[in-house]
Amino acid sequence: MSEKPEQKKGWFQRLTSGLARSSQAMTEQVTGAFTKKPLDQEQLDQLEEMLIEADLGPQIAARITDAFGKARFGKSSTETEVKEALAELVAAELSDREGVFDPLSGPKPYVVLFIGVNGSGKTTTLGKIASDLTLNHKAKVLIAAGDTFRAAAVEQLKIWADRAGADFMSRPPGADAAALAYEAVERAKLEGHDVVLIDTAGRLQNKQGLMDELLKIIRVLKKVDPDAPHETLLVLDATVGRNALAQEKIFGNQVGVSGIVMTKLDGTARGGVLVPVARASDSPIKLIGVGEGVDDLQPFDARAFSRSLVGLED
Ligand SMILES: Nc1nc2c(ncn2[C@@H]2O[C@H](COP(=O)(O)OP(=O)(O)OP(=O)(O)O)[C@@H](O)[C@H]2O)c(=O)[nH]1
Ligand SMILES: [Mg+2]
Repeated sequence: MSEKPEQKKGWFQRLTSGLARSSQAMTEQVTGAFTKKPLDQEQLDQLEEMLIEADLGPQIAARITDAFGKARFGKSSTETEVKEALAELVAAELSDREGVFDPLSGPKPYVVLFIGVNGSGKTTTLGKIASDLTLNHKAKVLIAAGDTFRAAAVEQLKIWADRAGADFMSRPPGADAAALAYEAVERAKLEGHDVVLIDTAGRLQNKQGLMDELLKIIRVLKKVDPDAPHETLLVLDATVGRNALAQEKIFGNQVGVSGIVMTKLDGTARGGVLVPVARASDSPIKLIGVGEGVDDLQPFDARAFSRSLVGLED
């Protein structure tokens, strides 16, 4: 998901409008409570509460509030100064949590597996990535509809594949997803695809059933290519709030994750949840979703995210 410089402005604006609900919630409080008065303990307590409200979690909220108090206690501040200081502290929490998703500089075919609970945004994220790769990078992409659980899932993915001009493989409902994944990588080797994108089901009979299926897909992929999947992207929905932390833990421990995509940041006032998820996870945040459109998937940039979250301009 590389960005050309001339696209940067539009990109930052999309991020800002995507995070508008979160930043509004934060900014209203900041403006009302703190500005132009010397900072006192009561205001610091309010700041801490506001950060918890935004789903940054109690530990991070306390750490940011402490640092903010040390830097600014007893001083009066303008709104921008407050926001700048906050953005820097949020960015510091995220500084080593940025990861790059770059499927075109790795081995070919580069195999990407999308995992996550149902409705988190796997299929949509896969579709957005496919479009970016084919349309902006002229890559040859093969999509495998590994969600063989629902017929509608295959149709939804086919629409994305057609839009992207990507090759597409599916199986009838109930078929073995691991076998499909295997065939997809074999085909990509034969036909010279740059990238294979494998969708998976978000819901099976039960949670263990889902984990077992994902592990089987990975096991079978390794038979065609011991290094595959080169990327296992865990897709997390920001609107579920702190449940995202539990999901990260389960998928991270049971399946293994190489990068996180946090979607629907535009659909919540609590986009701050990205911060504790990023800190708790062993794998970095690679991409974020700020809308349903094809251009609404962005590389994760800690500084830009932090500035947008507190309502600052680029
Ligand atoms: N607003 C918003 N909606 C999103 C975003 N990403 C995905 N969605 C929407 O979320 C809904 C679910 O997305 P899917 O991609 O179908 O989710 P999934 O993980 O494939 O779901 P299952 O196949 O049921 O497991 C769809 O209506 C998407 O358009 C985002 O970044 N912002
Ligand atoms: Mg899906």
